[in-house]
Amino acid sequence: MYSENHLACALRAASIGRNDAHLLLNHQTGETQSYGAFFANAERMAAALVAAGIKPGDRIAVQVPKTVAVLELYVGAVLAGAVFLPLNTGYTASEVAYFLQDAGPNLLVCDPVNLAKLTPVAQQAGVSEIWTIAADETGTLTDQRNAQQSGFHPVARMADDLAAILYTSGTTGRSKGAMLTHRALASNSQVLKDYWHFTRDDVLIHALPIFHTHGLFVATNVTMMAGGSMIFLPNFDAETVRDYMGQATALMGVPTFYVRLLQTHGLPDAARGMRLFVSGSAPLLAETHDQWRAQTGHAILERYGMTETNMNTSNPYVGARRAGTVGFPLPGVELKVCDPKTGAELAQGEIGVLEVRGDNVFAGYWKMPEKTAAELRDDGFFITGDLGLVDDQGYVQIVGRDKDLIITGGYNVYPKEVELLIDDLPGVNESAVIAVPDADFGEAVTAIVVPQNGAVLKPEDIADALRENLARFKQPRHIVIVDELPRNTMGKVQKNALRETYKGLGTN
Ligand code: MLC
Ligand code: AMP
Repeated sequence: MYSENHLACALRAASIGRNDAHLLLNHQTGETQSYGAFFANAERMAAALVAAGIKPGDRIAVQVPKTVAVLELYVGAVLAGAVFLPLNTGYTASEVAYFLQDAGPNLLVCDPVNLAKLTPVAQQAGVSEIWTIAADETGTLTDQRNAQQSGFHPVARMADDLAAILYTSGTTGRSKGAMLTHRALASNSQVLKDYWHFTRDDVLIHALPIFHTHGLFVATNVTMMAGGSMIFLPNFDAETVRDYMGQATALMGVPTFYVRLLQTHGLPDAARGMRLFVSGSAPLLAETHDQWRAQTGHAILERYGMTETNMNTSNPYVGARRAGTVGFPLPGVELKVCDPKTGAELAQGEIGVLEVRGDNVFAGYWKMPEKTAAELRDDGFFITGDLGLVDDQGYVQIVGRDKDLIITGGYNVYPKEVELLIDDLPGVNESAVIAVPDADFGEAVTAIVVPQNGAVLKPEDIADALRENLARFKQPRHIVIVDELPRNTMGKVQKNALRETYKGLGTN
């Protein structure tokens, strides 16, 4: 039916002939939506995009609250041959400005409350069209959709065509747009569906944001490809998720979900009928894994992925799900551990940088050929920047990062971006941004700041100054003013020493 469009075909395959099958329960409205109704709306979205002049390959930037209409827009964009470009709702207007300038989208869809702020930003970036959608699903996006008929004939798209661009923060402070093809998205979700035994009987509690890989390309795509259904929540709330467990079979979440759920009452009873709990996007503490098993009897299945690669490894569905490991390379994914300096493959058991190759790997960074060449080898292996090893039973363990990255509640923050903004503030000589352990978010962004000679700096002034330019999750949870930063003999700031000194801040 959608056979000429690679990803749309994969998303629709399991529900062909099952139009009445239940795709989702919308928590906010209490309404359910069938596969037939969903795809009819996605077709209307595609027709609206084409009517607005969107051509194959055009980017559609989307910074909106999590709603069903946005899922329809995602599938509509795929059907129209466009490139879906979702943005974190936490980004400020100045952050959005960068993405619009870089990606050159033809359409921006935003929350009406941000319209006044984003209109000049979009105009400056040459974005010709702006539509809106609010949390209650009102806005010009749904008006545009409702003005169209269903029955849109999908635009032909091959496996190598782009389906999405997802921005991921970069070491230099400049975010990079990972170009994801129809093949990468379709093949990875297909593999996960089989590996995790998803079927049409599954009901997934969907509490993740849909502007990242985890919520969109893992949770949503896998459910649709299995022909299953979702309980679609606007955000994560531990009690709400617990309460839905009685009607569900599976949950996918970041470690913070599990940490918070463990603090709710009645978890063991609630979780009894569930089939599967998946964790990823950040390391799950062995302690959380053990507590979960003790309370619920379920072993959380931890997997490892990235924006650039979707999912790479997973603990087994059948067999031991080992705490502190991310399991085995998925079918179709080759993984090797390499010397960070020479790139030479290391022996089993040795620690090095993980490199992966397979259909899941992205096509490169948007308009950044040098970055692409530096991270994606000619032979197709992608250098992840994660440090790990393969143990004697073949399980992959991630032991650290060769990249200066902080992961807070499943969101990535590159210290450089925060340091550059702090260093620009009046009275600041220099700064170092590090992660300190945090019981809720795993890691907390922490800024160690050195004032200029004679300047008096207050942490709250620094916090205030960052508010306008930095998404909330990137803003430091802790700010410490010091006289100087520790340096090694080469003059390089010793972040390890800082991490050791301030490791207790997150537990205060
Ligand atoms: C919210 N805040 C955060 C934060 N999330 N701060 C740091 N890190 C985060 N992750 C801010 C809020 O704005 C608020 O600020 C304060 O922290 C407390 O908010 P909260 O109400 O406790 O947070 P909540 O809204 O409940 O969000 C927490 C969360 C959410 C964990 C539910 O962050 C989340 O859904 N994370 C999932 C991220 C994700 O999907 N990652 C996948 C990336 S894909 P204030 O000012 O009000 O105090 C990827 C690849 C892969 O990594 O392998 O999957
Ligand atoms: P992102 O750039 O948002 O896609 O984040 C990808 C990064 O998240 C990876 O490079 C890892 O560092 C980290 N990550 C994802 N899953 C896991 C996991 N299960 N354990 C440890 N780190 C993880």
